Amino acid sequence: MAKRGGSKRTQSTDAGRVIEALPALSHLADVPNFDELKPHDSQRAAFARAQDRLGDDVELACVVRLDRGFPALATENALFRAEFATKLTKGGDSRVAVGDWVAARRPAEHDMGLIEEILPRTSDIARWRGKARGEKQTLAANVDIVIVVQALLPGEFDPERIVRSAVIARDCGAEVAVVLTKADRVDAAHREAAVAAIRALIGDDVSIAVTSSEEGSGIDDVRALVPSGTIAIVLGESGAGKSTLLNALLGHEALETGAVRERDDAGRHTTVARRMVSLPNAGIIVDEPGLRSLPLVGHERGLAKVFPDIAEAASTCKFRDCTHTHEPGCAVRGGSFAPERVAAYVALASEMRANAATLDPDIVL
Ligand SMILES: Nc1nc2c(ncn2[C@@H]2O[C@H](COP(=O)(O)OP(=O)(O)OP(=O)(O)O)[C@@H](O)[C@H]2O)c(=O)[nH]1
Ligand SMILES: [Mg+2]
Ligand SMILES: [Zn+2]
Repeated sequence: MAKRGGSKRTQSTDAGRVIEALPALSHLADVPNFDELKPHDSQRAAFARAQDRLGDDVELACVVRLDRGFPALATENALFRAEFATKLTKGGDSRVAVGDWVAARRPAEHDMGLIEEILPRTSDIARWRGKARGEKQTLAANVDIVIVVQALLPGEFDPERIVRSAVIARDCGAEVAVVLTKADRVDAAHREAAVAAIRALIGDDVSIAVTSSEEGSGIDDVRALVPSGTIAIVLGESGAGKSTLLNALLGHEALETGAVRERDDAGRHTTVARRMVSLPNAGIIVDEPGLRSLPLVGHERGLAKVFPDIAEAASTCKFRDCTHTHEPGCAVRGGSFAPERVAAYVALASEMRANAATLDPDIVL
């Protein structure tokens, strides 16, 4: 017979005040229904085991929002905020990401739920945050596809950053697609050149949608990237137009969007919450605050997935630690790869080598 209840709460009064200031969940539209959120079989099995240990009153729940780090959970019957059981905070395991599945309980006398256990992830979109003493930050869990969002404007369009984002996405086990925004601000020749530059680096297998949220063009192409039953995350710099794109997909102004500074077109970090929105007749997308830096740390597997042919050649170089810049017997330079692809591969591989040497090896991804 399973044990019941008894977990201690960790909430301080300060945190209680912060939570009271967060948006009331009852007013939130576009939050996915529980049936749209599909736990993996392995997560259902892990939940069943958790229930045996913790009691029948724990429920399977999905983290659908994080406001200032405070999770909101969806269960079959309810949407509520939750805190962590003491055993999780004591074990240093008190972090969840949007998309995480958890075993939670909500005692009748409390508004606030209690996260008792975080269930294993099927994918984990993570980036390195900070310098040498930085850490791995999970942006979203259990997502199927990363949508790299970038504006087509001069000074913002940056194919190297798209490749970098693709490496992180593929390393984390997700698919990748590219959405170029603000097409109304550039001419057709510029749009075509941008798509060609991306294709030259990452090939024809990655979907690229060219959009204008202003004019409504390309929005259906983005919807097609996220069919019902799939979960995506948007990844891009502040001001790229992520929230504006999601509003265009939703058909109303659900998410706050920011005026870009006139002078340099840079964003201002308008989005502060991480949240799932459910698209009509399509899947779910997680909106995120913009990210400036995307250092590559231990993402070798992702690099090999984005450049499979070059990575294979690299494994046959004469020297195991070949940098593919000057060494004799280099199969990468000796191959017949497009020079811009080799340049991108070599630059990202070299950055990873440098980061592995300087960043804390104990917490490398
Ligand atoms: N002309 C034009 N402007 C756009 C388009 N998409 C977004 N914008 C503008 O770009 C600015 C930034 O858009 P947001 O959607 O807030 O950008 P974001 O990527 O969500 O930024 P953060 O939340 O800070 O990460 C806003 O002023 C939008 O109106 C577009 O397709 N065309
Ligand atoms: Mg935003
Ligand atoms: Zn080499």
